[in-house]
Formats: sequence, C-alpha cells, structure tokens
Amino acid sequence: MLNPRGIIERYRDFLPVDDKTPIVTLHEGNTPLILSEDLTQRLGLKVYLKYEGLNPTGSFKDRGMTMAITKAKEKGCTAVMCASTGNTSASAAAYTARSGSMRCFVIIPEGNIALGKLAQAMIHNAKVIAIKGNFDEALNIVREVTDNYPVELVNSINPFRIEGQKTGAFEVCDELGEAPEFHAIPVGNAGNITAYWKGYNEYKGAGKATQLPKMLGFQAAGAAPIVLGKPVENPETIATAIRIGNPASWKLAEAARDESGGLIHAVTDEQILEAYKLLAASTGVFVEPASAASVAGILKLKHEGYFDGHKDARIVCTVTGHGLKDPNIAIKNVIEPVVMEADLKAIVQEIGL
Ligand code: AN7
Repeated sequence: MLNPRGIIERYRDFLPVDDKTPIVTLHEGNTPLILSEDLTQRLGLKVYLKYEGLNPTGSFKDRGMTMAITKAKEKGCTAVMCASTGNTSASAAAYTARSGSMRCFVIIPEGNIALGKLAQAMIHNAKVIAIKGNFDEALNIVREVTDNYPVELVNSINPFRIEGQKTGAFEVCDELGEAPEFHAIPVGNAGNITAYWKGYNEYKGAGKATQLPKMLGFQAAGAAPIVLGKPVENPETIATAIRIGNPASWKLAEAARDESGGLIHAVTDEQILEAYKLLAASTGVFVEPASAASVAGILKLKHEGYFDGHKDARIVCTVTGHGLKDPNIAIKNVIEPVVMEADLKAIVQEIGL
C-alpha cells in the first residue's frame, strides 16, 4: 500500500527531513501513470503519461512546494516569495496557507498567467504583484528581495524544491518496476528536468532501478533559450507556463540532457496545440498547453525517425499541469456549443440519432 500522506512521508529516506521536521502537506504525489493506447499506437513504443495535473493544486509544483514550505517552517521563516508563470504561485500560496504560519508574496508577469492559476494565488490569500515585465525580470526582483530581507525564496533555485520534485521519478520507477528507456518533459525554468534526472540517478544508486532513461526536454519555439544556446529577451508562446527566456537551472538541464544521452528540442505553438487537443480527445487526459509540449515533442521525434529500432521501449511523459488551469485556451480551440431551444425532437435531430 502506498503511503497516502504525501511525498515526504512516502520517500522520507531520500529526503532531508528528520523526526522533528514539521511536515506541511496536502497529500501531494502518488499521481497516476496512465498508459495511452492512442499514443502507443502512434509512436510504436509504450507511452505513459505521468499525470501531474492531479496534484492538490493541479500541477507538479506541489512535490517541490511541500518540501520548500516544510523546510521554511522548520527554519522558523514567516514569509516566502516566488516569481511565477502561475503554477509555482498557486502552489506556494496553497502550502503557505496550509502551514498556518507563513505569508506568501508572488510576482507574476502581468497579462501572461492563466486564469485558474491567478484565481488560486488570490483565493489562498497570497500578496500578488503583477509586473509590467516577464518571468525572468520577476525572478531577478525576487532574488534581490530574498537576498536582502527575511523572506525565503521558493522558486526552484531553492534546493528543497528539486528534492521534492525528484520523487516524480521515484514513483515512475516504483510503478514500472524499472526506469523507462525515455523520459519526455517540458522545460521552462528547467527545475523539473533537473529534478527527474536527480531522482532517477538516486534510485539507481539505491538499487531500485537498473537503468537510466534518456531525458528528452522540450521548450516552446518562441521561448527556447537552451535550444538556441542563448537567452531569449522577449520570450513568446501560448504555453505561458514555459514563457521563460533565461532558465535558472540552464546548466543543470544541459547536464541532464548530456549525461543521459538525451536532447532538448523546440516545438512550435501549433505543434503544442495539436498535441493538447489530441491528448484530450484521444486519451481523455486534459492538460495545460505547456504540458502538451512533451507530447508534441515525442510526436515530432517519431516523425523524424528518432525512435526507430526502439519498438518495445517505454517512454514516460510528464504532463505537468491540469487543463482546467487555462480554460481560456481550451475555449479558444474548440467549436462553440450549439445553442437550441429546449426541444427534444430538434435535439435528437441535431445529434443525428
Ligand atoms: C505546467 O510556475 O516556472 O522547467 O513559475 O507550470 O521546472 O520550470 C512553471 C513551469 C512545465 C516548466 N509545465 O517546468 C512557474 C513555472 C508547467 C509549468 C513547467 C512549468 P520547469
């Protein structure tokens, strides 16, 4: 039986906590690993979706945030701060509320955060400041503030965030009984690819897996600094979660790529939206656009012949956030409902029965 009380209890032996650590948890983690028959057929290898949208605040950030807020509480901090494209702020706001003893300050890029995420940060009572600037500028301000005032930084440059997020890799191995051959993941600030790679390595080191996956990272084409090899000053993509031009964990993401023999490629907004709609319609999994970057990426690689000769291999895609986070994008990409009178006969006719 899996431990239902969150990732710190479940993976305590792999995390920097002891008996006295005051664990702040919303019972995150233990998310489903869903075999997509549709994608398996399209790719010719087994495609699993690690559905991180089913965490308490609807994204993978909760794995890192339970650790970051727990350690902040242990240290006696009374305030935390983050820059965010949305999900980090939603998670930080919820876990500080849960802590019962901390305030949360959030800086977001005005006009470029999905509606659901903004609602979350506000309802959990964070102090939200929207700057006329992008995520990278917001993060620079947060670094300055947290360097100079008694406020804890909870972006993924906080090492406890990475510690928590590495448990995603543990769960994958526990469920498959082994590490997969490939792991696909969207890349924004590059914390999560770093965390998964750390997790896979630690699990192999502990004898809980015998191999390591190739890490396949995907950035949005308009926000692809790692692919281009230089910062992007004005990143643009409909996948606002990964609209980041100068990732904090850039070097660590490159290390994950190179040590694993993997790659980091770009996918266009069009490819992201196509994968987004395909996942929802053909697998029944509704994710936010940034999450679909990992699926868009593997479809692109398949097309390029990258997986030739890997017929029985397994690939895990981390789908990082729930589709309900960004309802506006969904509505913009579907056909509007038919409006009709409440008339049985007409409705049966419209359906074509
Ligand atoms: C759904 O919330 O950076 O490469 O400030 O929300 O670890 O940054 C979000 C990132 C992928 C990229 N998918 O992960 C933030 C933030 C979703 C995300 C990423 C994010 P990283």
